[in-house]
Amino acid sequence: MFYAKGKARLAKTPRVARYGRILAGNSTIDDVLLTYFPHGNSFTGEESLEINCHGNPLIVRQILNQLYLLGIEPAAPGEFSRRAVLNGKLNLHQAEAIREIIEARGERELQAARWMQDGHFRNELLQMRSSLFNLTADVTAELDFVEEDIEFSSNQNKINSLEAVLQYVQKLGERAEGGNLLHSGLQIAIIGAPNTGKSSLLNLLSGKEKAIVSDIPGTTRDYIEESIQIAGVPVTFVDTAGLRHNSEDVLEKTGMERSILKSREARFILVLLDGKKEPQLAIEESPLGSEFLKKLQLENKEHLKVLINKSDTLHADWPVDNSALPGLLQNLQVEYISVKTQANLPVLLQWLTESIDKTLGSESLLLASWQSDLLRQIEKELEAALVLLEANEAPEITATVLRNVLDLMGQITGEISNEDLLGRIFSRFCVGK
Ligand SMILES: Nc1nc2c(ncn2[C@@H]2O[C@H](COP(=O)(O)OP(=O)(O)OP(=O)(O)O)[C@@H](O)[C@H]2O)c(=O)[nH]1
Ligand SMILES: [Mg+2]
Repeated sequence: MFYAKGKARLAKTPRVARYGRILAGNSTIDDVLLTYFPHGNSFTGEESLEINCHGNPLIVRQILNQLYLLGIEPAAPGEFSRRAVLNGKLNLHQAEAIREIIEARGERELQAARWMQDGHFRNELLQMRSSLFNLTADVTAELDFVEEDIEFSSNQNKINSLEAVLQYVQKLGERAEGGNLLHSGLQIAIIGAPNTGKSSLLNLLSGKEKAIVSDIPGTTRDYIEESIQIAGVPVTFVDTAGLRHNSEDVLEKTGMERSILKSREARFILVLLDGKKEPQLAIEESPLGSEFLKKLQLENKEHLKVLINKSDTLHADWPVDNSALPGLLQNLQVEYISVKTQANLPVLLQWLTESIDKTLGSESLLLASWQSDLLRQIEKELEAALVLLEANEAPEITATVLRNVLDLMGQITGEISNEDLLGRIFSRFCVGK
């Protein structure tokens, strides 16, 4: 079925792309490049052949059909990576990192995935396992000398080294939270009274005419989302329906309710006030000076910024003293911006970048659910071992718990393979990986 120009059959020159034609009977399917990889020198470690054809799915389908006629079977999701792991070409962490590299949504996530791929996380785990191994060895050795009451290291030393491992594992949980955010992204809600310029700000930040802007109060009826990257992280800005009390319009009210719910979910909040208006009025109308304050649950927000918009036509009574502002505002730094002239936009972006960095921390870790699950089990077992050590329990019980932890750690580093775990890991991969 393959015809190489000038040669009747494929020469098995390793890793050299050979140009030729795939035929079905006498008719041509496509002009292709074939590359042969001998045993031990391919991604999976197995003898393999790569076909580069034109991208039309019809052509791909026809070539696949020819291959199926030869008895070749399609790969299951993740089968290539699974075989690579089983043949020792990749470890589990590298396989997982490949999936993360493919699925990364932002530059920071990509960076974190490469860090995993380079084996840094696995090295951390191996180090931790080795210190736990020493501890287990000490406890186990003491078993032989129970009668003599010999200790290889003091109980306090053992407690200290176990606590260090436990703290490391607990910290991993926090780092993984940062990693989750790298993938899922952050929500930033833009809230305020009608006509303060929320939709204008969304459009400016996203660089798109996404939301309708008009000087009619109540233009935005439902929330509108748009995602961009800030500091290498996907963030979603949520433009919301302007909040006002005196609306009789059922649809507008529903839009406001939905917007409030959405704002509650958001980690970051930008509150816009209309700087064109007299300060007291602008504050009273804003959600900060009204009954909406409670509903929005703004007190719990770690990242909240108040923006006095329309600084290009700022009312003469601004700026106001902080003590004139409602309680929540008094401790906040207020920024004057103009969406129209883009005045102070860099200040806003700087604040967003810094707050995002603070939220994520510098050691964000991408953990797959199998890794998180194992870490949770490890944490529990370590806590149990600590209780046993602190109570100076019989060493055989402590040794059993510690050996269990070592086993779990071996699974997470990939040194102990477990069929169920492999199935769970690779079923989440896409076909062809
Ligand atoms: N002068 C000036 N006008 C602005 C500025 N930002 C927005 N506007 C104008 O303010 C009006 C309201 O803007 P929108 O972005 O629609 O306001 P909104 O907060 O989304 O309003 P609702 O959807 O009704 O809640 C429009 O006429 C904008 O052109 C600004 O910085 N300066
Ligand atoms: Mg709007």
